[in-house]
Amino acid sequence: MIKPDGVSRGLADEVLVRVKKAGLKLIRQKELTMTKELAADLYSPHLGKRFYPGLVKFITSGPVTCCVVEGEDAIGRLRELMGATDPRKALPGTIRGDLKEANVLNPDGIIKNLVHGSDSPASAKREIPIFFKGED
Ligand code: FUP
Repeated sequence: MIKPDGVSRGLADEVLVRVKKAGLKLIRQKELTMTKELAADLYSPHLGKRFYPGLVKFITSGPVTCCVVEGEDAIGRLRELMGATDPRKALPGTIRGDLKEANVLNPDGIIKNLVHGSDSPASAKREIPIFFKGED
């Protein structure tokens, strides 16, 4: 997912070009604005954490681009391509490292890290239907 900071900065295409250049196949793509309900579903593993309310507020703040990518070790390779969760720690050559803003925290202290990627096959299986609700 390209998060609201990435979409509002016009970086969705740049992110997807990097994903495709890395040899991953983009098989679904959709722009939507996450509702509070979808955000609560997506971030249910973080429920109760200090940053949860800000995270839901941030992810519902504007359109996001949701994608499904396919390929050998797609999850591992995509996460490598994205870089560290905190863009201040993300290496050059990674999406977060190269495209981060000077100020990576929003006013609620949430890390604006441009992208989200499922961290395991089980997460992908849980998350994809949240993004593509009501579709096959
Ligand atoms: P990631 O797997 O890289 O998406 O990161 P996490 O699932 O650990 O965290 C989800 C999101 O919560 C991150 F993208 C940013 C946000 N976050 C914060 O804003 N502060 C924190 O201390 C931890 C996470």
